[in-house]
Amino acid sequence: MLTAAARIRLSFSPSLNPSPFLTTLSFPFSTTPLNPNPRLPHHISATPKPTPPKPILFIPPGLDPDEVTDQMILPGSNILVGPYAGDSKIKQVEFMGSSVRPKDCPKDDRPEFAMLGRSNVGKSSLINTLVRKKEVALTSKKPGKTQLINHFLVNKSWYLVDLPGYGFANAPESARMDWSSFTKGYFLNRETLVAVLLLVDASVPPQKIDLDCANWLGRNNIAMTLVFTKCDKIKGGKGKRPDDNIKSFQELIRESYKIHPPWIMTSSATGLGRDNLLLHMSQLRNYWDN
Ligand SMILES: Nc1nc2c(ncn2[C@@H]2O[C@H](COP(=O)(O)OP(=O)(O)OP(=O)(O)O)[C@@H](O)[C@H]2O)c(=O)[nH]1
Ligand SMILES: [Mg+2]
Repeated sequence: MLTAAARIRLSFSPSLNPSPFLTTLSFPFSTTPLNPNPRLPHHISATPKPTPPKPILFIPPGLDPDEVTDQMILPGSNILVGPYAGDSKIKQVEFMGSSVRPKDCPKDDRPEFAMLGRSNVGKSSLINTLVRKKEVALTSKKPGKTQLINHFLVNKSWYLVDLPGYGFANAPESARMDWSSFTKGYFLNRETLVAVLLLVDASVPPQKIDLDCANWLGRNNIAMTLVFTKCDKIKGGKGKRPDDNIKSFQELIRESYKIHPPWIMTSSATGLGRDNLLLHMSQLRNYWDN
């Protein structure tokens, strides 16, 4: 656990900007520099706006930027592995229950990661891929499958939290998450939240709703890792490749983010990125736990 002093240093106050996150999902795109990982000390390695732009690396706590070499970058990401990275094996997973409201979530001091993203982006599939079990989290081809806050306890020591998706316009009113109260009750107040994994579909060009979401998290100082999903999907002829979509997303983020968030390419179909994402999560978790 963090010390009291560290908690104060790393904690943040609820937003002064009452944007109703994801209620309408039409909040303005901020140009304010944002810090995607306020709970972690980090640095950027690149100098401002080089042409062509150099990748901006996520340098984790405890790693000296001067010691960074290209070999230390996790493939398909901008993430470096630091001394807090540890055992990332998943030996056991238990479904601990579903909650309708944040206040019903388990009262527990174990750290957690929340899966956030558009309906159908692959949040539940990614959980199954991470824990290497097919049906721990229920998935569907149709958007709107996950409608509650589902807590999965991993190795009896940390949680993966599956959330309903946003941006599913056709969901019946009864199935829609009240994002306005959820954000206040969960993202802004959940003390055990190590980071949000913001899932973005790499098989489509950047969507405003996802950029808006990333902005909201940054503006509210909520630690975030961008997880690009469906990187196996390569459209023949028409449409752009995942690499291009990810690059465009990075460029759009770069306009608004002073410090680049960690990002990683994944596929639940092929397992791409699974081990590296778990390793990254281990360093975030171990630092938080320290
Ligand atoms: N090709 C491919 N398909 C994927 C991948 N991840 C998820 N899918 C498919 O996308 C669909 C939606 O996946 P889910 O995991 O249910 O998506 P979700 O984000 O949990 O959706 P909601 O619960 O509606 O918010 C399913 O048909 C999955 O098989 C991926 O990496 N590659
Ligand atoms: Mg789901």
